[in-house]
Amino acid sequence: MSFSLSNTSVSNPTPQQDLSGLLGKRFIYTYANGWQYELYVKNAKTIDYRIHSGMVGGRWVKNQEVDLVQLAEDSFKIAWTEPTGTSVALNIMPKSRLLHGVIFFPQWIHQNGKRTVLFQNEHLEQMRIYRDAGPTYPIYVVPEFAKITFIEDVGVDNDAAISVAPSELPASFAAQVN
Ligand code: FER
Repeated sequence: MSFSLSNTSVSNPTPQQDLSGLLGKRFIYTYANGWQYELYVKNAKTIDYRIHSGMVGGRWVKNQEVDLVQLAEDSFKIAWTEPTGTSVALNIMPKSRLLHGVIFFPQWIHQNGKRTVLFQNEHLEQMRIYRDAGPTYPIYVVPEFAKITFIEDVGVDNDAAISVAPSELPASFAAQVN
């Protein structure tokens, strides 16, 4: 029995998954609204990231659990919900250097984004308290394309890949292009 991305059925709707285009990779990308993000795909269930500029520039997170799938040869989706209540869905096409993100911010972050600009791992309980206090609605939806300007293979489960705040990096770090 062979499987492929186009060989699915009602009884087996999940295509064969080859996540090698994402696993262990660091991506730096800039959205059409100017926001610059860095994503490290630590393994098939986990990401680390840093936000270099934008509404919540300076924020960084390690070991966020995500759902990660391959949709087509050069097409992947990563989706998750943050302890803040923010939900994110990313479509990533590494070979095309193209990404599309939809970020669903709760209303309290739209009003007070600075509360989330920190190393989240050291403030998880506070984030859940803000989340539960709200206001949640109306959700602030940010759908944007981004250009992937840098891709680097740093290996899976590499805790050194993202280990300091964006502010501790030289400006040349996020400006790397390849
Ligand atoms: C991204 C867009 C949004 C991303 C992370 C977020 C790692 C997280 C947003 C938040 O919780 O503030 O492309 O990539």
